Formats: sequence, structure tokens, C-alpha cells
Amino acid sequence: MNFISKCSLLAAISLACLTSPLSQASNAKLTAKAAELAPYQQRAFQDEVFYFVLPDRFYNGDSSNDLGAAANDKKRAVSRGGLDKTHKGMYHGGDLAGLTEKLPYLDNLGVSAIWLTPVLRNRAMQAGTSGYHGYWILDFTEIDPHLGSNAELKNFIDQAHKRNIKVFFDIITNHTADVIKYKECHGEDGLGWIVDVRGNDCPFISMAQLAEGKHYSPLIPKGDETLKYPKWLNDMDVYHNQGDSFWRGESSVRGDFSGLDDLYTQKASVVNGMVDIYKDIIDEFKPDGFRIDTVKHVNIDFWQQFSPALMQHAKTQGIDNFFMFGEVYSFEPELLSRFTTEAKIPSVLDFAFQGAMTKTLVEQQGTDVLAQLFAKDHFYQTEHKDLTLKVCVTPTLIN
Ligand SMILES: [Ca+2]
Ligand SMILES: [Ca+2]
Ligand SMILES: [Ca+2]
Repeated sequence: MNFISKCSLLAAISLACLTSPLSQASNAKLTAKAAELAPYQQRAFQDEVFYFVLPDRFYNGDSSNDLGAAANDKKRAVSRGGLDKTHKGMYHGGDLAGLTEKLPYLDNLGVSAIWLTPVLRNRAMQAGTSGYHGYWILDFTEIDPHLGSNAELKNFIDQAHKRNIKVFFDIITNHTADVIKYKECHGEDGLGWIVDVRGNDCPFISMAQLAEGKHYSPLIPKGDETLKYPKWLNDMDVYHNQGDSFWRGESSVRGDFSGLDDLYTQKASVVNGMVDIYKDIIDEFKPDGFRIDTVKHVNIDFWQQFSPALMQHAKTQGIDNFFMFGEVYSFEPELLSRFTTEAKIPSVLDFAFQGAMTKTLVEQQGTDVLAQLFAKDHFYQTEHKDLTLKVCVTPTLIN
């Protein structure tokens, strides 16, 4: 089969994450390329060359924010600290100012779209490691102070757009930072750790066990009751509170991701709350799209409401080619395609292709593996009538 005709290979994403900029001098003779492309407002997603970047590890453009929130900022006290450039689990100082400063470098590389790991405000420290990666969100309305301010993110996007480069955010709806604890695991004050006979975990409590009356007693440690924003996220009833996921069966959707508070995404109030959060993000920052984290750990019904609502809202904000793609960590087209059809998410990362290429090239299993994969392309081919979007675009990681 011709690769170019393959539906799931329409978007080639070059991952160049965690690399540091080369010297500007070596780029001086290169020509900026994004300006030569069609205008970003009209360009199709599958034509982009992506640069995936973890801002903390890219370039430190402003050393004054290296410790995060200001020492006298009581509201954001838990978003302060964690800097240690010698430790891979700590903040290293990179920020939005650094990304903005290095836009000419990215432009000269031939990058046409930038995908940022989560940039919203995190809990800075937990269990001896930091939120440098951005996946421990406390505040869904503002940028983490280690990375900069809302105004700096707007400026970064404006500067990228001036260069005809798109910007995509990494968003999370499955969980928040780990604030809620269970008395059975963490003690009466939530600050300790009671070792279960099976090891250091909070074993998942199934729906059947819940029906029999078994449950955890969730609590928020003293002083942490109002850490999250918007405020509805501080209500313990909007979380599953069933203990840690073991990644299979109902625990995959209802369990905590290593202690991160798993939202009760089956509740209408949570769906509406998350839709409102990300509508506001679109309104404030005007990104070109979202990469959605931990998609398979959220119920399909949630996505059926969330995805069309966001796609339509972006259009009302004048972002006609807004695009979303989900992270569904699976090598099976049968599962991946459920999210682009039933769940109404425009696309998902093509881990099936990644897996097949590994088998073909690295493990030398032969091209039959690819033929078997491509024979399943029809799984993805369903039309989203409400989005007037033919679902035929699955971004493929070419690393
Ligand atoms: Ca910095
Ligand atoms: Ca928790
Ligand atoms: Ca979940």
C-alpha cells in the first residue's frame, strides 16, 4: 500500500522534544520556512511539522521565575519551589519567555506547529519530586508561575502566529493534582501512609464492592481545602474516590492515576465544568488546537459531549481549523478508532502504527504486520455529521 494514501499517515509529527536549541549562529544562514506556507488559519492539520516541547526543559528566558510563585503569594504558595537543575525530577528553569525568545530558532528548523506539554498551574512538589512536567494541575485558569504568566502565553502565541506557526496545548480532563487522600491509606489527617499488605498502594474498590458497602473515606488534608480552581474542583463529590487504577477493566476509567484525583466524568456537572474550563482557555489564548491527555481513562459519553462542544466553540471564536487529537495509549485500531468515531474526537495519536513499525523494522517481523494494520483502516472511517469533518486523520508519530 502506498503510504501517502494511508488514512492514518496523513499527519507526520516529528518529535524533537527535550532537545536544547542549537547555537543561533549556526542558524544564521537558514531561511525561515513557516512564512512560505499557507496562512495558519487555513492550513490543514495534516500538513504541519510539529515540535513537541516540555517548556521547563527547553530554554530559560527569565531566571526571575525559576522558583515559581512569589514568596509572598499566599494563594499560590504550593506552586513555589522545586528548582534543582541537577535532578531530572525537578524544575530546570525553562519558560515561555525562553520559548518566545527561541521562536526564530524553531522557525528556522522548519517547524510549523508547536505542541506544548501542560502549562496550567501545578502543585510544585509532591512526594519528593516536582510538577515540572505540568500534569499535576491545581488551577485550570492560569499559567504555572515557573513558566510565566497568562500574558506571556498570549504573547508567545501572538509571536508564533506572526511567524505563521500554530500552537497546540496539552489538556487534561481525567484528573487534577493529588489533593484528596483516603483515611484507609493515608491516616486520619491524610498526611501519612498506611502500608497495605499487598504493598504501597490504595487498592481499587470496584463498583460491585461499592454496592456491598466497601468504600474509602476521602478527605482533604487541613489547609488544602481550597487549593483548586475553579472552586467546584474542591468538592470531593466530583471525584470517583475508588483508589488506584490497575489499568484494566473499570479501574482504567474510575481509578486514580497513581494517586491523582480522578474526576467523576460521568456527572453532568463535571462535563459542563470541564467544557467551560476549556472554552475559557480557547477564548483567552486562542490556541490552534488541543492534544488531549489520558483519553482512554475517561468514559466515552464524556467525550461525546466535550469534543463537539469545544470544536463548535472554537469556530465561534473565529478559529475555523481548530483541531483536537487524543492520547489513547493502545496498539489496537479497534480500540483507537472508538475514540475517533463513537467518542467524536477528531483524531488520536496512532500508536498502532508506531507499534507496527517497531515490529516491522526493529523486530524484523516483516511487512505483513503493516499489511494487517492497514487492513483495519476502515475502522476509522466514520463521518462526524455534526462536525462536518471526515474522520480520516490520525496523527502518526515519526520519532
Ligand atoms: Ca525561568
Ligand atoms: Ca489523591
Ligand atoms: Ca478517569
